[in-house]
Amino acid sequence: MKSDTKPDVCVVGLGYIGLPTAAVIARAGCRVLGLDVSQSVVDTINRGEIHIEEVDLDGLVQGVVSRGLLSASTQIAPADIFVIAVPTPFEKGEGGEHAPDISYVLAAGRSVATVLKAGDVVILESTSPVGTTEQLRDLIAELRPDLKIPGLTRDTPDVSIAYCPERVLPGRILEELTNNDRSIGGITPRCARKALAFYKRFVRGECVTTDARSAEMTKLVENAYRDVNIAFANELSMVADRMGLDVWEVIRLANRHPRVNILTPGPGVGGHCIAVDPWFIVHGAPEETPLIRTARGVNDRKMSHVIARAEALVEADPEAKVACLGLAFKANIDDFRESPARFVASRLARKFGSRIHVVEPYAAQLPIEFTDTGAIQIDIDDALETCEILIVLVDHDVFRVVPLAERATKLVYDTRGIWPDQPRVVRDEEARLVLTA
Ligand code: SAJ
Repeated sequence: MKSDTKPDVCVVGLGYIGLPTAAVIARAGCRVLGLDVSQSVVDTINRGEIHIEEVDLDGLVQGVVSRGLLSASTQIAPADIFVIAVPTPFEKGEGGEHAPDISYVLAAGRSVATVLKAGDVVILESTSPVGTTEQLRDLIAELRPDLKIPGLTRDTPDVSIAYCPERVLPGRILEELTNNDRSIGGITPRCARKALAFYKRFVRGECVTTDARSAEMTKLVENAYRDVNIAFANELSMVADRMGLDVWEVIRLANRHPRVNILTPGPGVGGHCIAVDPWFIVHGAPEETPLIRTARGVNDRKMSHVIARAEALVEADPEAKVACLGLAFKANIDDFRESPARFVASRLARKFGSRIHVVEPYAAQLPIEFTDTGAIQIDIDDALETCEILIVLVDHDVFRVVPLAERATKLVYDTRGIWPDQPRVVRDEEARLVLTA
């Protein structure tokens, strides 16, 4: 590939990261082949449609597919640049340890090795434990003894291998894909430079080069940092509940300090990144990570705390109808994976059956675990008309804008702090639940 011509790119894995990445690269004018193991995903994309929800992604994919810049397949083909964006889940051991599973990365590497040629660049984007890019390199070296591999040859290597983690926020993926800074870690500095030249084609943010292991750790650190900080907020909320304080008021006041910025408590930490990635650090250095491990525990414990409090509220008034507001793992998205809200609502549905009503504007129907519980899905207007107890589990905008007049007489458990003006629920001298101003 000459540096002035646009490279052909193969993106391995067409999920939440791979598909938007493939589409953005195609928009920059490269011919992109997207690879996925699912025939139905491949067929959907080749029709110019998408299988995931993300702001503006449908129009972009439709456009690049119709211009012939993006196509999908289950079969790999030769390209100049290979971008691997496959899942890296963890396996839970019997002793409670969480071991990263990089088998999808290695499978992708095996596939890439079958078509790799001199001059190609292989980039791993999947969140990975430290050392994974080197393992990928070793695998390629083993499968392709005919190629000179970076870090294993004294000569100029035939191929380049680098790690460049994505750091985009669901709901803002397309914007953040182009505007966020990127860390690009090469197996060697030359590898990093080759990968840098590629990212410069479609990234407006700054691209900073480093070594592969540092880039791997950087990604894990970013999500562990957020997990630890959310854990602090969640721990404060449990302390405040114990002491009868309003945690939102305390955080609002504390954040007026110029060097304090406490995050927002919630019903726990969901999604497939922040609740997973910290374990990769713990697994790599178990003795040195009491804080990161404890933060994970605090965030998990917060979910049990919310369930216990919600159950107490529902039990206190056996006649009341209950609305659980939200199932998504965070606000304004339709992603329900590893969602604490979904877990809490389904626990309540199993326990209280048809008293439980679920409001989730981003779900066409209730998830499978609600089947046969008696719980039903209703909209926010019906919930405000018919339910006496409201349990806020997700801070969707459509809930946030409900005015006080429509909820002032409700018993509310607001796990997200969206309604600071809501009267608080307390017990009077006879232990009945009452509202206070
Ligand atoms: N949450 C709180 N309180 C807060 C912030 C978040 O309870 O103050 C909860 C959310 O409700 C949600 C979970 O944490 O359940 C995670 O949400 P998030 O918005 O913090 O992050 P994700 O999982 O959507 O995306 C993260 C991002 N990482 C960081 O912000 C450091 C994103 O930039 C990464 O690209 C993404 O993980 C990833 O793919 O790793």
